[in-house]
Amino acid sequence: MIWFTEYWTENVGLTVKATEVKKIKSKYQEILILETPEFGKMLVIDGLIQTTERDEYIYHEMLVHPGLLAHPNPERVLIIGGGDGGSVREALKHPSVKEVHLCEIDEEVIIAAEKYLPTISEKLRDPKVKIFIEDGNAFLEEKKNYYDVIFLDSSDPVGASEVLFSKEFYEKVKASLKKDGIMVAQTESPILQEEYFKKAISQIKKVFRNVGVYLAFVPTYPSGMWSFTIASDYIDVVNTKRPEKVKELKTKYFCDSIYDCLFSLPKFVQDIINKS
Ligand code: SPD
Repeated sequence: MIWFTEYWTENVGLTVKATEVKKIKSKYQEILILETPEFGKMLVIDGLIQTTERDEYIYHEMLVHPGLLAHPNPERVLIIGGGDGGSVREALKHPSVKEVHLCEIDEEVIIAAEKYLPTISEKLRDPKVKIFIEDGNAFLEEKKNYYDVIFLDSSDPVGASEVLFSKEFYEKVKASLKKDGIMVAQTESPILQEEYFKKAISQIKKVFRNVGVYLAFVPTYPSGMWSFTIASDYIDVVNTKRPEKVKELKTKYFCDSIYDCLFSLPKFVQDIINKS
């Protein structure tokens, strides 16, 4: 038994008891699978909690469904990062989706997820899914004007993931989207990672004409308050009317009432966005 702590800042962290620890050293990072009494199996990369069996649905549903519902007919989807498969699973809940490309730099994340997190990775081998073990930045060079929706299911902007939060990268994402395409990115915690949050929003605003920010409450992420940013040049993502199909989705967190007030934000978050 060990106690594992993710340090959220120099002064605060989240500590969980783990009864079993599997350690995988990949070419890129250290991957841990922790067996925890409270959150079930937990995927940790370089000391940062990526997902847990108990609360993963919150993040994955909230990353994926708003973007796919805002698009009138999403067929081609790209997920950058997200090797655990949770976002793939959610994307496949939309009947219009014909192909899901997953671009994950580290194959070991996929291997670990398939071995230890079967409920999250269960759809990775679906015939609609194609997996590319590649750097997202390089991958986007190969596919222009192709996707309806692109999801940035990245880790925090440190080390290899830092580039995924830059203006140059968002420009590449835009070039890989069709004219009416939509990007949705995880954009960190407005409370404990205000600088990361601000930077992401300000760079996204420079690249896309319509930008909306929304929140979800993910207990195992820093502060629990997590942000997502949805952006498009052509689609007015913030003012899209709720489609009937929201009710048909099998979800545990995302639902019609959340969709209706998706962009209602606490005042301090609005202030940060307006200043970004
Ligand atoms: N602080 C952790 C942020 C992680 C966001 N991505 C998680 C990937 C889960 N599919």
